[in-house]
Amino acid sequence: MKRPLVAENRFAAFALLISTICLSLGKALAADPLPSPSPQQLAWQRHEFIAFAHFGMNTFTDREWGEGNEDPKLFNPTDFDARQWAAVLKDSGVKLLILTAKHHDGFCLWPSQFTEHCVKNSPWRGGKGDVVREVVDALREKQIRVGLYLSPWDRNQPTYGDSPKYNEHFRNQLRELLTHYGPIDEVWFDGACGEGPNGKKQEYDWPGYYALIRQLQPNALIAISGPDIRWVGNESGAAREDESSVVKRGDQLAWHPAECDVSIRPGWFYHQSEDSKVKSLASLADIYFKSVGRNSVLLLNIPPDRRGRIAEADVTRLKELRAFLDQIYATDYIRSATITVPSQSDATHGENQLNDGDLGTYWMPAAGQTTAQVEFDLGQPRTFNVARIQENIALGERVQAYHVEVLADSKWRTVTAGRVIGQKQLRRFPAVTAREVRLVIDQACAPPAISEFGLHFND
Ligand code: FUL
Repeated sequence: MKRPLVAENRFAAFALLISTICLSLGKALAADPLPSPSPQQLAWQRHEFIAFAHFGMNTFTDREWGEGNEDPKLFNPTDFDARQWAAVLKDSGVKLLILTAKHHDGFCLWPSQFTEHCVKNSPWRGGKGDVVREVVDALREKQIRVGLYLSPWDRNQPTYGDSPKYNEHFRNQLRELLTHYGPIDEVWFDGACGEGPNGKKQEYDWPGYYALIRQLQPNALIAISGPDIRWVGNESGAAREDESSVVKRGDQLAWHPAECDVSIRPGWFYHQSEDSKVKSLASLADIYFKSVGRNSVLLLNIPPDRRGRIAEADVTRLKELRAFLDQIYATDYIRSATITVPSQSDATHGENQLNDGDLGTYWMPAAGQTTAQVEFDLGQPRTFNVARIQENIALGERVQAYHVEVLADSKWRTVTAGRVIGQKQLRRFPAVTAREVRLVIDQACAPPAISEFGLHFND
C-alpha cells in the first residue's frame, strides 16, 4: 500500500544499486584509487544492527499513513517510558536508534516552534512533553547512538507544495532537531513526495537540506535520499549476495553502503491487531544472515505501542534473537586454531591477526600478492555450518572472489564461495565435520586485508 508513493529517490537509488560494480571492474579498479568509507561510515557499518522506532500519530489512529488532519489531542501515550525502549534495545545489541520525529502526517514529536501540529497541543505531559528529548536522553544513558527520521513529505503543513516556502519550513525544523538534541549520527530521509494542496508539486531542495546538516552536524550520515547510506532496495531485510558498498556514480566509484530496513511486525507502526504477527525467531534469524551476513546494516523497526512502551511480544522475540546470535558467536573453532600460510604473510600483518577478535588488525599476504591462501588446523574434527569472513573495510573492499574449503575424506572440497566480503559475510552451508580448513582468496583488486575469519555452528 505504500509502494506507489515511496520515493522516486528510493527508486533512483535502486537503479544506482543495480549498477553496483566493484566486482565487474576487475583490473580497471586497481588503477583507480580504491573507494573507502569515511570515518563515520566505517563506524556505522561496524554497528551492524540498528533499530527504527516508528511512533507518532499513527500509533493512536491505528494507521500506517495519516492524512495530516488528525487532532493533536489524539496523541496521548498512557505510560511513556523511553528508558524501557533503551533497556530493551541495549539488551538486544542495538547500537543506534532512529526515531520518527515526524512522519508523513506532519505531527511532530517535539515541541516545534514552526507548527501547532505537534506534542505541545497534545494532552501528553500536559502539553509540556518532548518525545525526542526523552528518547535521546534515555539512549545516551545506555550509550546508544541517535538517528532521526524527518519526513520531507508533510500532509499537514499548509506551505507544502509551495516549494521555496516549504523548503524553508523544512530547514527550520531540521535546524531545531539538529541544534537542540546533541550529536545526531544518522538523518533518515524518505523520498516520498505526495501532492500538496490543490495538486501542487513540492520540489525538495535536497542540496540545501544536505548543506544545513553538514553545517550543523558534520558527523551525521544522511541516509536513503542522501549521499552517505543507501536503501538496499526492498523492505524485507534482505541484501543481495555479494552486496557491495562500492557503487558507480557517473564515471566515478563511490562508497555508499547498504541499509536493510524491515519491521519486526507487518506494519511500520504499532497495531494491536498485529501483536500475534511479530516475526518469528526463524524469520528474524534469516533476516540477520541476509543483511548483517551480507555486508549490510540491519535496520529493524520496533514500533512502541499506545502506552509508549515496546510491547511484550516484541521484547520476547528480541530476547530470543539476542540469545540465538550470542549462541552462534560464542563458539568459534578458529579462535584456538593453528594458522599457516603456504606463501608468506606481510611482515606486519601476519596470519595470527585473523583470529584476534580485533577488526582493526588484519592479515595480508606478502609482496603485494592479490591471490592467497590461509590454512586452519582446528586441532580436532569440528562440526560447523557458518563461515564468518570480514575484511578491513577501512582499506576498501579488495576481495573480488574467494572460497572456503574443508578437508573431508582426504579430499579438499569447497563449502562456500563468493565475490564480495566487505564488513561481514556469514556464509551458511550444510553442516560439515572437518579438522583442516582453508580460506582461499582467488581474486582481489589490491592485496587483500582480512580482519577476521570464524567458523560457527547455527543450530
Ligand atoms: C516508507 C514510509 O512510507 C513508511 O511509512 C516507513 O516510514 C518506511 C520506513 O519508509 O517509505
